[in-house]
Amino acid sequence: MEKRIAESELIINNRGAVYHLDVRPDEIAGTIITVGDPDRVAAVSKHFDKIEGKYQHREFVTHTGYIGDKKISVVSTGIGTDNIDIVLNELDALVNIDFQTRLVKPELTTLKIIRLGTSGALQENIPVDSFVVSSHGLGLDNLMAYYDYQNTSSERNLLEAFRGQVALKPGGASPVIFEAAANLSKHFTDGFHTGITVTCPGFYAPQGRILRGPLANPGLIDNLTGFSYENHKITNFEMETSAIYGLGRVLGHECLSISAIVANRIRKEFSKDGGAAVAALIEKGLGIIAGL
Ligand code: R1P
Ligand code: URA
Repeated sequence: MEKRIAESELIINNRGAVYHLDVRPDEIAGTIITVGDPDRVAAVSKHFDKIEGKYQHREFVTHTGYIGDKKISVVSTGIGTDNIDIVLNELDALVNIDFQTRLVKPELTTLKIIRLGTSGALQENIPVDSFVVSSHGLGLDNLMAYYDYQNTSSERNLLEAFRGQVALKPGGASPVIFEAAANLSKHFTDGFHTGITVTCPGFYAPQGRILRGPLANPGLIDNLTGFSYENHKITNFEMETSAIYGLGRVLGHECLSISAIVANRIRKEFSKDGGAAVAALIEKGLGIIAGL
């Protein structure tokens, strides 16, 4: 017999909604855009023809609506892979666990989950205000160490090359890598750079930034920029992609991460108008997502 998921494991509030997101199963779409910044949710949903519902708990803001006949939800995750753990598991629960019986449904639903975020470029030729599609998420955080999953053979080869070329501090990060969903990435080619995105467990030292705290690994940025394996290069880094791709693998969802480049760490440049770059990414992204 299927195992009932206890009240302590899947927390459902008085509204019948999943705890952190405060969203009910009938309030979420099958195509979901994730954004880091809660204010970016309205910047996406203002393009919807109709908004059906707005929900918020803590940093997790969700708007569900339609572009034409296409039902789309946009959800803010806040910053970091720990928040992605919450958002991806709760989105999955909304479609794949029966909230009445607390049993996993016999027929599973595959969500399309697309991150529209911001990021720092690690290659000189990827300018600020351009867009990068993450062919892979390479995690230097530790979230995926807590899950059991299988890597593909091409992921294993890339990881072995990465371990050989990029020196990480002993006892520090243990890198993981996951590919994007090919049937989503194939729609995002014209006007997008593509490459490996490194996901970091912080914005400052974990991304080689020094304000006052000294770096344990001063060679990190040069190592990441110089990495090369077959036709793969590391294009950028940010703070969520590898966890989205990794949990997509574990839970069976199709995931893609796309970033507006707001910083170029090699040229030491920052966008003059990051808000405009993000707005342009939202418009271009929605034009494609509405047709998926
Ligand atoms: C850091 O400023 C944040 O910006 C990036 C990083 O991944 C991190 O979340 O993405 P968002 O702009 O989508 O939040
Ligand atoms: N987000 C990041 O995590 N890093 C950057 O450099 C820019 C945006």
